[in-house]
Amino acid sequence: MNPFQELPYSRGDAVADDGPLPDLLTFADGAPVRTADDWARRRAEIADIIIPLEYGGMPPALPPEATDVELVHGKANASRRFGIEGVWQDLYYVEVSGGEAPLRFTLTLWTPSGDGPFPVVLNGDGCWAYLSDATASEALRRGFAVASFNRCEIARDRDGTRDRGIYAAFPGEYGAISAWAWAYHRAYDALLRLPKLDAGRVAITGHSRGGKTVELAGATDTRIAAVGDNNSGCCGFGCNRVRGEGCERIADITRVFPFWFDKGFAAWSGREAELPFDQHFLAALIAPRPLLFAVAHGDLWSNPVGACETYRAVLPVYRLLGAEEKFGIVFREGGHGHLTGDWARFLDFSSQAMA
Ligand code: GTR
Repeated sequence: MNPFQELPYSRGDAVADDGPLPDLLTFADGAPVRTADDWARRRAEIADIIIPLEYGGMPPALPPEATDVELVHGKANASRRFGIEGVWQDLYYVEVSGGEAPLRFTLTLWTPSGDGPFPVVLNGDGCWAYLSDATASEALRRGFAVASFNRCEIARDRDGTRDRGIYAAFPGEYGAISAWAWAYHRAYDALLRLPKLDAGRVAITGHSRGGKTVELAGATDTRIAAVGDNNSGCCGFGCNRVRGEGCERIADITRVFPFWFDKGFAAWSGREAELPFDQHFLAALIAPRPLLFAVAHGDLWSNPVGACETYRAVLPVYRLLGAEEKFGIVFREGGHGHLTGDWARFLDFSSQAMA
């Protein structure tokens, strides 16, 4: 039994149900998916359906050598800040070459005491204030290094303006969520170059739009060892077809944030039943690697009922791959937020699941 498997809602709790989800374990031509080899082919099929239609594709894949790191300030003593002996802070510029314009973002790294190699928790929500010192301490105390960047340095979270950041360097039709997910890949490339880190144990976590982002980042880069999706809701873990009371729909999200998605995605507004995919397609791309959905009962906008349905639809894939224990879903009371307790649970889950 998976201790991280809480499923408090059933499909009957939904206030709207647009019918069956496209089956993950059936190929588009109707053939069944029976083995791990079959799944590898089905996985590619699924990625080709959801990623272009919803997120507008991805920016170009780059080899790790395209990303360089420059130490801006090294070894600042952070022991007092976190109340933990031997913690150091290093500040880096991450520079991505190969584009039409220079592209750079800042990465902060805190390492615990010791020689490592340390597992890493990587978070790109630096535009927000959720990664408090108390939160980082939870990670450092568990022996994780903490790496933090601001995804909005790569693509602004403001409007559809595409004249700077990644859109100037690598022009394309992809939406901001894809750009942010790509930034996680470049941050991973940067971590590869830094001493004392365990490249095989890099866990990523993000909240809300940042949760949608980490799911897509994990779905499109198998080097990422674990994904913590916190309160992602619509276009993250929320099921489009199975909707709980007061949840966000495609029509809502594409009206306010059209630039997060493919230009054509808004056309599915009110047509959820016809979508050739649902959000279980995205989560399934992460299997068999560890994935945790963290849901808040009071965050109705993020569709807790639909999160359970997405979970139920993806679980058979983890089972097929013999990794049921690596797929979790947890609930807490309260509303929208990436709280210290949410991080602590993801750190416990991922240290166990990445072991
Ligand atoms: C909301 C948006 C949600 C979620 C949230 C957030 O306004 O409708 O899908 O992304 O923002 O990122 O906090």
